[in-house]
Amino acid sequence: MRFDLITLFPEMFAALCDHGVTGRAHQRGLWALHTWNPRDFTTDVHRTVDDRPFGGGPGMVMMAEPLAQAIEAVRQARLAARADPDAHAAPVVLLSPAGQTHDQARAQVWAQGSGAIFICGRYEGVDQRLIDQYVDLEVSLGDFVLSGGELGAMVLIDSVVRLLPGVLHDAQSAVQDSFNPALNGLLDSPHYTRPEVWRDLPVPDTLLSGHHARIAEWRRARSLQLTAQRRPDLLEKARQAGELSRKDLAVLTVCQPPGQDKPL
Ligand code: 9D3
Repeated sequence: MRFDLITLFPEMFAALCDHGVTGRAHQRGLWALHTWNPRDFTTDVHRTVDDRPFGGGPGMVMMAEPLAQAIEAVRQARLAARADPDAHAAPVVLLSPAGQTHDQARAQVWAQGSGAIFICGRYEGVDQRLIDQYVDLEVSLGDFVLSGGELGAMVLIDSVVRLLPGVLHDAQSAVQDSFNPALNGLLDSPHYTRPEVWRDLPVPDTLLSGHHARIAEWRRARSLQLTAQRRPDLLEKARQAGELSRKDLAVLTVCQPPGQDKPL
């Protein structure tokens, strides 16, 4: 999988390539990242990439031409590297607060592809004509304001790369994640590790019992309970999708109603 990032701040992507799970996978060649600075595709002596908005208003707008030249260069490079299957050119994706909100279902779709060309905006935005001509898809992280698209691209790439075959040490931990179908989109149950007693606080008995079936049952109950309390929307989605067993529903009837953050 190959990601091409068009960005004024290429150094930011070291966070992804040099650290943790994504860093190790990058080192092992499971995915690649290339950065392209729009400044390198300018023709004026000041290497200008932004200008004032027509019609007035605050801030600056990223100019279309340096971005277009960068995209064309990326397409040539991806072609030369045979980074995509012939028929499916990588999508051009603009990180934008006006985009579709990223989620786990989208991450799983992306993990089946061959990567993407990301445009990371800065300033107030990107000239709309560039978007109309080149952008296939706009993606947002959610309803809050960032300073630019770089962190958005990194979050998206992180969420995709950790799903690639062979990236996670324990293949099970991706499967058991919150929002993964294996948990039916429920929140994960709490975790404990050594020591068995920490500051007079014991680990729940069941987890020390060695009874795998009882442990699984305990975890499922805690998962249902936590989701009911914190994310009733996720619980409702799981119920609608028919992903809750009769036993699940029985467990939930003894839970407190949502909003009352009390244990069973
Ligand atoms: C005052 C109008 N602002 C729109 C809310 C302008 C504006 C703010 C921030 C335009 C661009 C940006 C930079 N943000 C991103 O590039 C961005 C983003 C975000 O701000 N929130 C959530 N997801 C994303 S993905 C890219």
